[in-house]
Amino acid sequence: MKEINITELERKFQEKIDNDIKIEPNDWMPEEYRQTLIRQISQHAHSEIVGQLPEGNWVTRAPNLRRKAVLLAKIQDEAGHGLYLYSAVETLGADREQTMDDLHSGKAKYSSIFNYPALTWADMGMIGWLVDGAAIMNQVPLCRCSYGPYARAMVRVCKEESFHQRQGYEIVTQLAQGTPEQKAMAQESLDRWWWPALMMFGPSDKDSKHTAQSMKWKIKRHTNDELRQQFVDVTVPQAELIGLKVPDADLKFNEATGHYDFGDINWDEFWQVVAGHGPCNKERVAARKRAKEEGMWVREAANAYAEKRAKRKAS
Ligand code: BYC
Repeated sequence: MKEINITELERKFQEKIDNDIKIEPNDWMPEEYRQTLIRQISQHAHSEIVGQLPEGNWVTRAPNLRRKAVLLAKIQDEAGHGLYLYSAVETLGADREQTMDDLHSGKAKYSSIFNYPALTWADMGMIGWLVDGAAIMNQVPLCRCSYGPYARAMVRVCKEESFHQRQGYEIVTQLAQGTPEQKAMAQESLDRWWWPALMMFGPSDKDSKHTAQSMKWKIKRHTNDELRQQFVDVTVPQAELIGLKVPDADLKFNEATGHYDFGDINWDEFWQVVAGHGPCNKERVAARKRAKEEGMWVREAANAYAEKRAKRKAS
């Protein structure tokens, strides 16, 4: 039998990556590459699904029919993103049920941002503008990720996120140009969401344990700090345009670098939220567990029907 030379396989794999040739599900890949993708893509899928919860909270209280229809469509888009991503995880040999159980047991993470509550209507605007805005900044480069199914899923996801970001900015703009009470509501919301939005990009580069290897494999195309800086540079002028103040006393445009300098992020708060101690962690996971339990009868009925059909076909 011909001996499989792992070093040679690894060399060819890295050569493909270096030449920007996509890795597809049936191609050979190092086990760590597969595990990194399963971790990142499943956590990304969980974020999309959990991300529906703060917005779902406002569907019945949207201020008019148009806003309600748009919000519903956005939430449905997030469900769709979760589904493409769970499918992408399955192409790596992971079991979908298991990845969800990992979310419910607390083994798998989801984005820290969704552990903050949506308290006012302005928060719907702020989530679209800042949270989807940050998501786009992070996900556009993922369209060039080395793993084919993830990269392709991201193309559609980014188109939809871009619509989400614009609808959020439109809500915030209208509030900022409305009555003094509406403007105050928008400012109060920005004050609460600004720092958690910056935390979405993950720990600073010096504390990020996965970035170096993920960049080598072209899973990630930019570091966490590079993307965070891009987000600040794009978003601060948007806030200024509508007369809102970013809650950072140290924020200042730096003529020498061409970028905004900004204040220190509260990393203790970030790690507390990631460890499960944020304002809404328990509520979010409980909602997902409940959804699984309450939807069990639908899956059982669908499976029973599928089995019956298969038997009828076979006979
Ligand atoms: N929250 O070494 P690092 C959305 C974890 S949803 C929680 O830098 P990596 C949307 C990290 O997992 C947006 N945990 O990791 C949906 C790692 O722990 P593990 C979701 C975080 O993977 C609905 C540890 O910290 N987007 O778009 O190289 C409505 C060390 O971090 C966070 C994605 O998931 C965090 N913020 O980089 C609206 C994009 N940050 O796993 C919008 C895909 C870090 O070793 N993911 N951790 O236990 C990524 O790009 C990367 O995974 C990250 C982190 C930049 C997030």
